[in-house]
Amino acid sequence: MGLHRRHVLKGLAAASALAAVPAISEDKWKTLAADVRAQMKWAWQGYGERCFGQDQIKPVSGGAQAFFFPKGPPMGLTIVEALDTLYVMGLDTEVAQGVRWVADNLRFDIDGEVQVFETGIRLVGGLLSAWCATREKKLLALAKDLADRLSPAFTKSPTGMPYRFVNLKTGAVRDSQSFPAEIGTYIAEWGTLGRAVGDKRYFDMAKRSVKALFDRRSRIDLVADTIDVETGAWVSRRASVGPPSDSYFEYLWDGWQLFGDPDFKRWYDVHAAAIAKYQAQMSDGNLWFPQVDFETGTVIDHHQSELAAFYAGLLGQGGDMARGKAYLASWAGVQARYGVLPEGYDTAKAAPDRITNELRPEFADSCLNLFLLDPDDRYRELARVHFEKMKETSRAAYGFTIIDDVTASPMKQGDLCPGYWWSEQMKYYWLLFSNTDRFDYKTNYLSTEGNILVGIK
Ligand code: DMJ
Repeated sequence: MGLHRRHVLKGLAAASALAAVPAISEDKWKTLAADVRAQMKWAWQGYGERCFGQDQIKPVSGGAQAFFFPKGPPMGLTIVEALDTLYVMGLDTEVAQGVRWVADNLRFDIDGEVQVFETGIRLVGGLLSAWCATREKKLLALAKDLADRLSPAFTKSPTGMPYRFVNLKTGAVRDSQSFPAEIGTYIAEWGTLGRAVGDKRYFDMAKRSVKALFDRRSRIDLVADTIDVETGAWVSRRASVGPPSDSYFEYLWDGWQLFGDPDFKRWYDVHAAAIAKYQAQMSDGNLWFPQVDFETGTVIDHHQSELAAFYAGLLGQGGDMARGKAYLASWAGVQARYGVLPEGYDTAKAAPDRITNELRPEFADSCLNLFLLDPDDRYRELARVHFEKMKETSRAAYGFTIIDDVTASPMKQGDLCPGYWWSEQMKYYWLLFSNTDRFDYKTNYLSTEGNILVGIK
């Protein structure tokens, strides 16, 4: 065993100790859950009054911001993202209002191009989880129509790895330089859709893309973060567990968890071992994953994106609870220091290198995933702080907003509630605190966008 590896393992034992929390009664968690639900209901009212049907609300000014088409039409992104969260919270009037809007207004025969990855995880996934919750056939039909319109991105590519953009009406594609997350984050939605409509071609299309990427890994089993999907040639050397690679790793595990496909498990294990060997590093008692050269393992930089915090939960799911807990503890330390996590953190300097917070869910995501494996109140407590701090700093006139500077006192608010807020952290808090009977805590699956594709009751 090399010196570096010994050092990491020794450090792990110390770092994995998440701070113990005083016992909190189940009633107190339920009270907290009721608050989460009340905040969701209030934010939904704000969105309904100011810009129902628009993609995203600007909660400070009360305006709206498009996500897909700057000149319209709006796609009701917030509604699609929110539906299964509203459902598990028992906000049934709001669910009915949202489903009605979708059935009456959402159409995809639009002469405009969309980013395949974002459209897949947010809209196809959101429609599928809303269908799982309500069994409204129209939702499944819309998910299928949209996935079909995205499919030229895959079928026109010589390697099977999708182009980044596709025109929903014409099927024209563009942008051959893409990233692991945008190539490998389809199996959950495409596989679920294929199961629902009885057509395995969706699963096969998503799997082919992942295999094409995995097959191009380096001799030390890492992938770089940019590749040409036409030629299959790498155009970067930088390996990262953060964006733009992050959810590629997540969906390797998920392909196994959801569909029992052993190839996905093997692919996950190969990468997880290489990441543990070449990227895991202890610094001041904390576990971090610096970017490295994908062929040599040499460290390139010590930037840690907040989005990489999801990796704590994934490590746990993949069977490495020690590293999962240790990595969550590293981020918990940053949360304790700044209150709200900065978008980026330089682990060598132990200081933020990006001072915004785009109302991110990844830390709460890992709290939930680890809690589902090990129902310990420590994870709930970390998520409670995340929620309370969000309420304290992000609440605005018409909802919750991004922060422009988490190091300022008071923090400086921006003016946007991203679509994922409705699908992710509000759901994660609720599931963590409520013990709701609308969710199966034993058998479940949440996508990278927090869409519940298995386990809605
Ligand atoms: C979400 O859209 C998804 O979680 C995605 O995988 C990456 N990050 C954003 C939220 O930060």
